[in-house]
Amino acid sequence: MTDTQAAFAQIAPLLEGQAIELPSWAFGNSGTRFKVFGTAGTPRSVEEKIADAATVHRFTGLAPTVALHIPWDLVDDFGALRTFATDHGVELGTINSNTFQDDDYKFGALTHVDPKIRQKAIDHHFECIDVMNATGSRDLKIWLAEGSNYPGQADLRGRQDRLAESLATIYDRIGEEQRLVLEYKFFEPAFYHTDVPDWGTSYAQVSALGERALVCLDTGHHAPGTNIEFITMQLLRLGKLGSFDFNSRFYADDDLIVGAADPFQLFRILFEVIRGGGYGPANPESEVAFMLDQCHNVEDKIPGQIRSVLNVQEMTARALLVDRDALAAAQEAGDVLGANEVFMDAFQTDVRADLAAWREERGLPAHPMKAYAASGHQQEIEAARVGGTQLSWN
Ligand code: PSV
Ligand code: MN
Ligand code: MN
Repeated sequence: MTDTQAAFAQIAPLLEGQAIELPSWAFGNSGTRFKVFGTAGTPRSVEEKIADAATVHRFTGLAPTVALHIPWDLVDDFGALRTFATDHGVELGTINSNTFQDDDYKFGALTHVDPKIRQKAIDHHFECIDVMNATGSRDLKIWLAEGSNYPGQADLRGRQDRLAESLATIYDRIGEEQRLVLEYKFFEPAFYHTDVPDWGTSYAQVSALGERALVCLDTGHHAPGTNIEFITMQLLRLGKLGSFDFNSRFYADDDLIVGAADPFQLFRILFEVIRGGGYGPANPESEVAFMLDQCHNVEDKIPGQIRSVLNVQEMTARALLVDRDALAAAQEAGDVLGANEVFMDAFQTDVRADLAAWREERGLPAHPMKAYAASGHQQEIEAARVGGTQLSWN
């Protein structure tokens, strides 16, 4: 046994039960504001999106739940959709609200100056809570596209106060076992100010609500250079990290495959999650949800999601390999280079062969990407899904 194999054997039990939720919208067509590309085999219904998410789970064992976005995934009978998902081997997860595609919300939704429009946006969240009750979902995820484009356009303080009031009304409606997670994003679609631009604002808003209100950290929603692992640490320290939307970015909210742009950053974030007790399999008390929030612009969607969950798994394994005792000793001794070496040793450990063997032991394909390509599934859905209207993220 090599040293790496011995170290991997130690952490292997902690990989058991890792769960990464998939976004239903990842399976629809997507693109940029310039063009949404159609791809053969794209789902024409919510059921086909769920079937695709279930395929990712079948090849990886990592994605037992799928998040829905309302109204993109609106169906008549959510109880039946829940049964459909279970029959395909997955459960329905987080419900995402959507107040960013209605003309009424041009100048805000939960922050709007007009109480009628605020109430309409609140009612939409009530509808999402009804969906959660039918699907058995725990989390209501709120991302708000609200803000302004020009200095002086809006009363920043008034909007923050109205937001607090609207969120309190929504929070009052969620059940004892349910949670509200508030996602932040530094800009876009508003370009001057955004009402929930950063973790501090989200933290301030959810703290005022209560224990079951938490922050959602989307890794693509920060200014370049932001130390996201520091935010991860702080939110865990404060007991307010509810969930991650994982994706990667080179420039802004690029929504690319997780770990594609900066694998080291993903490692550093996962190290802080583990260090802070936020990694479920290592800490059953933890309730930090791992989700993907990415869209596939030019690549095939199912293998794109397979790649992402595998990248999360691989970086989790490497982050678990950090020799925390040796790291703490070096830190306490002021051994700058020694501490950095302990950290980098784990990051630079190639765990791919060990993970392949680990998967095989569990009846999963050793190499899920290759297994998917060889399975013929992509060709099957491309041949079967003709006619109808392909769904796109918007
Ligand atoms: C916004 O950019 C976001 O990250 C939110 O999570 C949305 O709900 C999601 O993307 C889907 O567009
Ligand atoms: Mn997101
Ligand atoms: Mn985003």
